[in-house]
Formats: sequence, structure tokens, C-alpha cells
Amino acid sequence: TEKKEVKYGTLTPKHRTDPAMEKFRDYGLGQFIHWGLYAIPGNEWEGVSARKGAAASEWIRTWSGETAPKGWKKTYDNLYKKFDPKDFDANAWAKQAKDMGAKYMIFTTKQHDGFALWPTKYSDYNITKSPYKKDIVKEVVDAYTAQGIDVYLYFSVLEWNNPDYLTKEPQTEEEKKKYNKFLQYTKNQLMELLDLYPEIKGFWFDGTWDQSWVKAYDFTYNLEKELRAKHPGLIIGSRFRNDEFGKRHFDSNGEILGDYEQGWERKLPQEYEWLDGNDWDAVMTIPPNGWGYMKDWSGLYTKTTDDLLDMLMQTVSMNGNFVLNFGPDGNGLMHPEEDIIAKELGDWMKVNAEAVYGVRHVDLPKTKLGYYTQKDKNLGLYHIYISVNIRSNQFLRVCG
Ligand code: FHN
Repeated sequence: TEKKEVKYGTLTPKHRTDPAMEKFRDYGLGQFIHWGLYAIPGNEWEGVSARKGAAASEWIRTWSGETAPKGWKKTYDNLYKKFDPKDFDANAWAKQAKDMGAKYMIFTTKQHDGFALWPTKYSDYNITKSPYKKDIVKEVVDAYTAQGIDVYLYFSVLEWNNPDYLTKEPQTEEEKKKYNKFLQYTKNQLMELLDLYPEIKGFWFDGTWDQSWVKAYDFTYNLEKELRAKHPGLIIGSRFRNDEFGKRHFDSNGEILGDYEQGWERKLPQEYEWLDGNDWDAVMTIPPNGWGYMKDWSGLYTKTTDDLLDMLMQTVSMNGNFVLNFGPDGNGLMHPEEDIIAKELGDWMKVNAEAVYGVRHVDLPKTKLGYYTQKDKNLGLYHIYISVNIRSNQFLRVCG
């Protein structure tokens, strides 16, 4: 089909071959951590569950309907005054991730509520105003980097509480002025993150679906250019921006926008061909949904270690990275179920990691029993099958 003229399309080749991107392709397993003020309520408040009133645990600020506590938004916006995670130990998190076999991690610097976990100069709604005061982003970056785990920063453009934020395209001069101020604020925070944490390898952007941001494609195109110029090798996913026709993730010619596809969230592609040769990650919750801490997992199907191992192998067999989400509580402790799964995953990885790290898709008809991966066409391939009900899964190296 005729190529369309796209002025605000991709800024990087479809298949980057620089060392940073080759390392991204080799990760295999990553950890996502969603942490912020929403960890304090843990998807409930004064014994009332928000399960019926908010889309997900980290969306609890939007809790509405008859179950929502009176004056909830005000209560939520004041939670920063209570944020003082007594048990938070970034080194313990990083050690757990290391033992689990994670090669990179994605950490929420700021989710949709706009509360910054770093001492940003550009907003007062940040960690220094909480009793905890200290720079959590720095603690996490330092601890994981010390363990040899690469750090990517999750950044939500969308900010529910920012008076300058708009969801729709700015129309009036006043709206344009306000939103331009918001765009500049966003750019300032991103440049600040790169200045403060130069060790990071990339960004995981989120909250970029509103028309206000979609129509600001000239700004976002130039912002991506500036971020990449400031931090050579920076890795940015497909969720950051769109082209001038509003096409997100892929431009109007189907070319990926960014370095890896960020579309696989809580679901996996079934065919390798669907990926069209692009790099990608799959981010996964242990409960059905809910990225932030949820006190109560009862009544929900929460994925078993075997479920997650199967997803991991399905992902890496199709050249993706599988990123498992953890939602620490308001004191900085992981959910007890998350600790169990991290241990079991790690035990399996200690035996099978060679079939996960640095592997690529095998061009064979899909096996009915598990997944194929391979490191080097001449060294044979791995055939991993996840036994249905035992933890000690086997793999055999089939030398071609
Ligand atoms: O709205 C967010 C959600 O809270 C969570 O952060 C996930 C993680 O991938 N991203 C958005 C939903 O697509």
C-alpha cells in the first residue's frame, strides 16, 4: 500500500542495534513496581472495599458511587501527610528482584495522582512534603543499580490533580495557555529525572491517551528528540506519543513509535507474527487487575507461579520481555503472596535461566507442549515445557 507522508512519525529505526537496545532484547524477565499514596489505602478505606468503586487499586482516588467515603478525594489528596513507610528498604526489594532473576525493573516516579516520589523542583506535591521526606526514586535507582539490575522510570503524563491538566484538546486561549504550561512542566520533570538519575536506561510512559496530549504531537515529537539527545541510548516505549493523525504506538504507516511496543498489558500475543518483528514487553499483574497495593486478594483469581512461568516462556519465545508487577504496601513491604511468588520464580530461574536470558524466537511450528527458545542457531534450542502441577519444571536442551 502507498506510504502516507508522516511528518511526526518514528524517530528511531525499527530495529536498533546499539548495545543498550541489544541488552533490552536479552533481559527476558523484569519487575514492575507501582508504589505511591494509593498504597496507603490498599484498595479499601475504613473497612470498605473500593473494588466496586474504582477501576483499579492505584485508581482509588477516582473512587465514586455509593461505596465511596464522604469527601474521599480530599482525603486522598491529603494522604501524603501520612506517607512514612517505616519498613521501606530499597536494598531488600533489589535483593528480592535479583534472587527472582529480574534483569531490569520499572519504577513509578509519579502515577496518575501526580504525587512525585522524588524531590522535584516543579511541583510541591512531592515526597519532601511527606513525613518520609527522602528521595525514594534515588533509593530505588541506587539499590537496583548496585544489584546490576537496570532501572527504567515509569512516568504518567496524566495528572488528575493538576489544575493545568486538560483531558480534551485546548480550545480557548486560556485553555491553551494552561495546557502549554502543563506541557512545559512535563518536559521540566522529565529533564530533571534524567539529570538526577543518569544511571537509568529508559522510560515507561503512561497516561498519554487524552486528546490534549494526542493533539500536542509537535511538542511530544520534539520532546522525544530532546530526551534522546540528552541521554544517548535512552530507550522509550511506544506509549509516549502519536503521529499527527493521532495514531498511537504505531504511526499511520504502521511503523512503531519508540523502541519497544508497550501494548501488551495483562495479556499476551498468541502469534509471533502479530509482533511484526518489533521489540516489546508484556507487563502483568498477579491479581486480574490492580497495579497498586491491594490488601485483600480474596475472591480474585491470582496467578500461580506456574501460570506466570508459562507466560514468561510464551513471552520470551516470541522475543518479548515479561515484566511482573509488584505493589508494595504503605509501609514498603510487598504483599505476602508476592514474596512467595518471587521466591518460587527465583527457584525456577536458578535452574532454567539459560532458556530465558538472551534467547530469541525459534522458527518452527509451535509445539503443543511448552515453548521453544534459542540462543544461537548453531547451538541447538531449548524446549521448555511447564509441567501442569509441579514446581520442578523440566527443560531439555535439544541439540539441533
Ligand atoms: O492507568 C494505568 C494503570 O493504573 C497502570 O499504571 C497500568 C500499568 O501498565 N497502565 C495504565 C492502564 O493501561
